[in-house]
Amino acid sequence: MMKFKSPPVNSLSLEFLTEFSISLEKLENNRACRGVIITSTLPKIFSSGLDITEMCGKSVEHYTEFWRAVQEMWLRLYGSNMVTVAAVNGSSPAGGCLVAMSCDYRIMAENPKFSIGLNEAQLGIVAPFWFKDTFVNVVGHRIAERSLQLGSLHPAPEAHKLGLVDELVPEEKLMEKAAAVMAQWLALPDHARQLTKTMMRKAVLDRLVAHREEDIKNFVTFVSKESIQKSLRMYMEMLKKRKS
Ligand code: CO8
Repeated sequence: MMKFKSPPVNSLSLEFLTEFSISLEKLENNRACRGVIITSTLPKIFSSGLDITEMCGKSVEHYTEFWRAVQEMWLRLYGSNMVTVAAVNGSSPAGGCLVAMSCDYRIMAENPKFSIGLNEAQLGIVAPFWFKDTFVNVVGHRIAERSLQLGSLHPAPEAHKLGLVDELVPEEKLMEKAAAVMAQWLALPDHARQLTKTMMRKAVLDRLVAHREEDIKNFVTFVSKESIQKSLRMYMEMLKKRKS
């Protein structure tokens, strides 16, 4: 069990991502560990996605390091040999949705106030191709195309209907259900399951590995643009205003 605990919203900062990747690596190398359930200790929020402050007003070196850490986390999680189950106990926009989608199975608390999706378009930014690939692999091309263009955040019941999450359960049953799903997946021999997982995911993983440096360059160029910086600043202001 891995529990995100980075108040107030479990945003994926450079530090968070680095720690997350190291934890995954340790579990991966531990032969006694065959599966991991990922959830959040925060009420109402699974993860608010990439930490927007890491993408605002920083140096090229910082953006480069940050983006490499985002890639590293995804390569480890999406490519993990372990059984990975996301117990999504709150909202999960953008990078949070990526984390959930990178698992083998997603269970979400059935609260319609919790939403999940790749809302990048709403921030005036574009989800990278491997976010899109992961999304397509979960929900199919048509749903991904529409949802990505609109930057939709789907309330839990809708996310379930679209197949973005596999199952909805009352919040108090979430962990029990996650444990049951884990037991079901672990009942199979690891080897066959792992090879099957690799077969399903390898093309998408290889694509990022082959274009990793180019993808970093694209991100850095994109995020360094004044127009993008302005969009991100406005979005952060909107978040703050909404609060008051
Ligand atoms: N990064 C940094 N800070 C954040 C983030 C974030 N992703 N999300 C929230 N915060 C901050 C808020 O600004 C607020 O700060 P403060 O207390 O100083 O005002 C604090 O966290 C608490 O937030 P809220 O008051 O909004 O808390 P709520 O419980 O009301 O709502 C939500 C929680 C639903 C998570 C809400 O905060 C929200 O919607 N956040 C935005 C989520 C989002 O849109 N994330 C997208 C990030 S972009 C991404 O992940 C992929 C980018 C791909 C890169 C593309 C190339 C450029």
